[in-house]
Amino acid sequence: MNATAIAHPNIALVKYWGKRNRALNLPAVPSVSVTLAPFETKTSVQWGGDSDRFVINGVAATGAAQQRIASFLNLIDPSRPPVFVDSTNNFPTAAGLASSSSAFAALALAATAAAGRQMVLEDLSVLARQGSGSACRSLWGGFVTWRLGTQSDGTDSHGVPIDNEAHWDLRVVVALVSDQKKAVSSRDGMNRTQESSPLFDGWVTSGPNDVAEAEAAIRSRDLERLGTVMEHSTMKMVGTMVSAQPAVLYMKPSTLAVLHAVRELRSRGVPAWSTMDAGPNVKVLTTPEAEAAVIEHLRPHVPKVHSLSVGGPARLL
Ligand code: 2P0
Repeated sequence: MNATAIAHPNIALVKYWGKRNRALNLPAVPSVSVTLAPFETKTSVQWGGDSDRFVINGVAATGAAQQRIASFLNLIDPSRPPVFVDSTNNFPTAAGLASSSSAFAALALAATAAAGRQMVLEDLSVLARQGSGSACRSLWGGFVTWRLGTQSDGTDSHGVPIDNEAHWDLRVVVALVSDQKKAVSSRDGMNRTQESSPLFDGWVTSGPNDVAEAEAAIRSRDLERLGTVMEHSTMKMVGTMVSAQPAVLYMKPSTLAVLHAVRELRSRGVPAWSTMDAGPNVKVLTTPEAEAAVIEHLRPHVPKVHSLSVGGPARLL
């Protein structure tokens, strides 16, 4: 059978960084995200054929990428037939723009449908998580918490919607410092940090409080409260990265210039808060009214600026 799905990437407002179980992508901390449009991954799956073939952005996957997709499909059915996957992003891949989140959410939805499996969103989220942790948050639109869970098999560690995309009209302005594939994957950076940063324990114990703070801020649409906890979570995560051995340093000189520019905007009364992920790009949380001022202020520092809105759920076409 054939099926096609679309999913938007999400960015974390409170960050996932570190795992308590690497095989299952069970997180060391809970996290909160916002789903973003119009960035999206569109994935078509044909379940049954002559041999496995996985095409990502028009290029056949090989090596570790191929193995990662094959292993993911085996989770759906260990005695599956050969599968054809064709997946396309309308935004840069593996550059700290959360492409793995939309990729595995779209693949989970399309592949289970093509295999004739009907699954509830929570179970799709558990499946997507095993492809890439952050993907478990991209099944829903709007604002999502990824619960830590307590089960050793990970069945209770999945996305839980806080509210949908209609709840709050926000903008995320992406200051694109670089669209090149990063030198250290988020997976490797995360593992190295967890193994070697002396700050990692503090990161883990302070995480749940940040999630509670972000959930309350989202429910009450309090942007200052949300922006403040988002920046705090981001800087704590970066602190664990740069204190790893050797340091995981994703920031470039323009990254720091943008962070200062956002502080300057805020000192002038513009509502703008910054966040980063496993890459050099800065994402700025702001209002629709302040969007133009933020774009204008950041443009001189970076080659490209994207403006994103709160996106909807993953869906089958
Ligand atoms: C996040 N990031 O919460 C955090 C913040 C990057 C920094 O999730 O190993 O690709 O596949 O579970 O999800 C990026 O890591 O890692 C990420 P795996 P993933 O969005």
